[in-house]
Amino acid sequence: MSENSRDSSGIRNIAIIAHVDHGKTTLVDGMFRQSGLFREGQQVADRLMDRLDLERERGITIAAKNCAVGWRGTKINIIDTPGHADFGGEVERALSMADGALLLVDAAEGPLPQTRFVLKKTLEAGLKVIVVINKIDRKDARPVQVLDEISDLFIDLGATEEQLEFPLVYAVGRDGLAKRSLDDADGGLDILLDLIATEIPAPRNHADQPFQMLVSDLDYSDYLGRLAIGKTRNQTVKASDVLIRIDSAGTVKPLKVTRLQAYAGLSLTDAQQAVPGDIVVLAGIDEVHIGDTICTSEHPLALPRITVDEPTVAMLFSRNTSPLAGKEGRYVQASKLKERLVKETLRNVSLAIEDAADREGFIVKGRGEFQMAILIETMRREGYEMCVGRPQVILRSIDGVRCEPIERLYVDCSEEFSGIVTQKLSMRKGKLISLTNAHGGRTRLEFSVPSRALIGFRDELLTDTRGTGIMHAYLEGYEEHRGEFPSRFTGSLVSDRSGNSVPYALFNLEPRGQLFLEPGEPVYEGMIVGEHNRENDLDVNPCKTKKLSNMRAAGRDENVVLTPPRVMTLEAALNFIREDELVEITPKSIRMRKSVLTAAERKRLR
Ligand SMILES: Nc1nc2c(ncn2[C@@H]2O[C@H](COP(=O)(O)OP(=O)(O)OP(=O)(O)O)[C@@H](O)[C@H]2O)c(=O)[nH]1
Ligand SMILES: [Mg+2]
Repeated sequence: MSENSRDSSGIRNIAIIAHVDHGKTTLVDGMFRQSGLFREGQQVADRLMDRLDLERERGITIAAKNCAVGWRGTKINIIDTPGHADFGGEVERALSMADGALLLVDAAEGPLPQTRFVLKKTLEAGLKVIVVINKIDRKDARPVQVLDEISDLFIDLGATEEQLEFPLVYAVGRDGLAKRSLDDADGGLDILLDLIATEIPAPRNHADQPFQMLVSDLDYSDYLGRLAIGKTRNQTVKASDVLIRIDSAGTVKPLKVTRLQAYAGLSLTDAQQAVPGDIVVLAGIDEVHIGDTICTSEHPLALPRITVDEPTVAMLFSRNTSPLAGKEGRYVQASKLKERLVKETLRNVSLAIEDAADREGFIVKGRGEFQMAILIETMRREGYEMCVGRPQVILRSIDGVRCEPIERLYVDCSEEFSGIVTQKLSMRKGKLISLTNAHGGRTRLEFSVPSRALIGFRDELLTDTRGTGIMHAYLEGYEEHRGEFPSRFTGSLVSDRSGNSVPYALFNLEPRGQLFLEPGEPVYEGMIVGEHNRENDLDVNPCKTKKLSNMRAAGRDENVVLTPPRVMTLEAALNFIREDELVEITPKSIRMRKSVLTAAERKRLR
């Protein structure tokens, strides 16, 4: 690596961007292997950069992360980014460190909505793009058409002539194969690494200007404290230099760096000084935010802060107020909850938090319900309890008109299901724009739908199409609010008392709807125990035991055979609840409840 070089010519900073699952993290493994990071025959896990527990469990990338490989005298800093739309803020943040991007496109799926989003951001940033048509080993690969679709996308996004002439590689990232033309024999990823070294520009620096670094990421180390991560510019910086930080208000604060590190493979190495243009990690800075500039005290000049798209979804987080609160979690107070949420907004540029209007909690704003679900899941594993409301899309007032986000939705399903899909979406103010019959009895439907209709819609689509429906959507813009519709067309079965559910009662409730609980589980008044068959809520007694005749002993009525309850995961619960309902979350349990617990109070409010 370019340890000794004092200028940026030996450095390349690239972000890997794509739609979800198109193979970014797997390709990084391949680049590690190709660059000789591992010993011959060394056993290494797949998708090494996905090191968060939730990333490994879900098989997707959640946070953008840095690593570096050395390649024929060049140091390539790689930023692996998530492809799921809800984590789009991570891509925007990652691009602030990059001088170029690898755009991966699945050779069978072609460009999809998030391909569009990430490419748009990259082109806007004026970065050079190398296109990788990946997974050409797929049986259904169609690389020739996919290349056309990619070119169309570049044109559609207003790419310059120069950007349109993107270098192209065909690859099987998983197997470490690459080639420049489909007719070529398979080569290795050295082809791709060479291309990065020759096509991606070195970071631009002005040797006559003072040192600057934009803070693009934060991390935390138990023994080093808070870490600020970013690309350095212009002059060299030494660990011993006296530096300052400029915050969002333009205030200048002195700081002392205790350690300077740079990326090497998957880990960090100490450095005495940073080559300009390299991505470094500075330790010892207590108060620092993403977007701050770190520079010298003689030349306090701030770089433009990172800007990201506005949040589109809001959700209420509040203290757990259910009768079972505090039994399973370590942190239950509202103050603890707030502290934790604020901490999250420091690292995650696409999240914002504010106090709820009635002061009964906090409104967390972000990109989507999946992002919220991941945050909640992370917090419950850390020992937090909380109640959260249904994710709501954020409305805007445009010229005095109440407007809502509208998405362009593409559904691909078997012809036989197109009727039900269209019907479900029109109930939610969706408009069918086109319908085309593809080969193999499949139909492609295109809709314009309010974003709020899509919260939880994927689950419903999978159920309605017996797991075969595929959907993709992207935000089209804002339009006048299309009018109300219920987020769910069924009511809830609500427990009318506290106790433990009993088999006899559950058995008798089964004809009323689908139940969510096993016998013996604790319930409380206002807790949702099932989905009602009808539109309205129904108060029920899940604890009711059979009247004992004198012939029978208690417990003997438990011989009923119950239908297995519907298991409500966190995401299923978030999608299920209506506006007047909450999900109660503890490290061990997920329960749903009415916001107002007592039946009498709910009746009064109706
Ligand atoms: N057939 C085929 N499958 C691949 C290839 N590369 C990756 N995959 C598979 O594609 C899936 C997704 O791979 P990832 O590397 O996690 O994709 P990603 O783009 O990082 O996904 P996100 O970060 O969640 O957006 C995994 O099941 C991989 O095994 C390839 O070259 N060919
Ligand atoms: Mg990934």
